[in-house]
Amino acid sequence: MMPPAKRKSPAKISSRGPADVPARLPEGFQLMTGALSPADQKALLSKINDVILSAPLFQPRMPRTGQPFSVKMTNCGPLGWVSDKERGYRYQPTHLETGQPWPPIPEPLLDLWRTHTNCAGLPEACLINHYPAGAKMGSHRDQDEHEPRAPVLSVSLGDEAVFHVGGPKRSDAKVRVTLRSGDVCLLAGPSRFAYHGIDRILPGTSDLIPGGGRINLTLRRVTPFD
Ligand code: MD3
Ligand code: FE
Repeated sequence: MMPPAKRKSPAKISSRGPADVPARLPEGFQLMTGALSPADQKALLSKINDVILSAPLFQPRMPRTGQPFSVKMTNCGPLGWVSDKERGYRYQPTHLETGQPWPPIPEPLLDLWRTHTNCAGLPEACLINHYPAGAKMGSHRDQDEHEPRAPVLSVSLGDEAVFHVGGPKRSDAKVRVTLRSGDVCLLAGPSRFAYHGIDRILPGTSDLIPGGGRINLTLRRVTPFD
């Protein structure tokens, strides 16, 4: 007679991809590598450069300490994410420095949202992050949006970045993924509330942006649909 199988079953993992994709990516995290062709990337970058001409990149500062971020930012859409020493993280309808309304979200980005999400509403904010070589973004959760049913859609342009994503607790195990120019990333479901950040930029890995660096665009719904 066989003894009862004595085995320690490994912890259940939420997602398992092909062998070259790390396991334990959070549920709802979807990476679409090469979603944008080189021509699409050039066309989108040109629209983002137009946005930056009317809404210049600014250096956000940490609440309370006033420590500057190494990433520069601007926005397009009816709302934009800003941060300063005095008033901290928030969305507002105008540029932090010029006081002008943010420019509209370029149509190709709205098309990406319609294609890749089944969200009931359109995004209200497109945060534009600009990473020079050496810039990084510490591990954080995005929690300034008031519509938790909406996903976040991210587009990477320019130099490659080492991205990490974990779970709902800072101490949860992290998976590292390289984000390349033209990659689109959907953060839906539980992954929407996972800790994540950018460890480093890999200089010289793309010639899309003259002078190098990386631009990441994140489309977000901020206010409730109904
Ligand atoms: C995972 N941006 O703007 S994009 C941010 O590359 C931000 O600039 C990074 O984190 C960047 O807040 C990462 C991919 C991304 C965006 C939002 C997420 C991953 C996310 C929200 C929840 C979980
Ligand atoms: Fe984030």
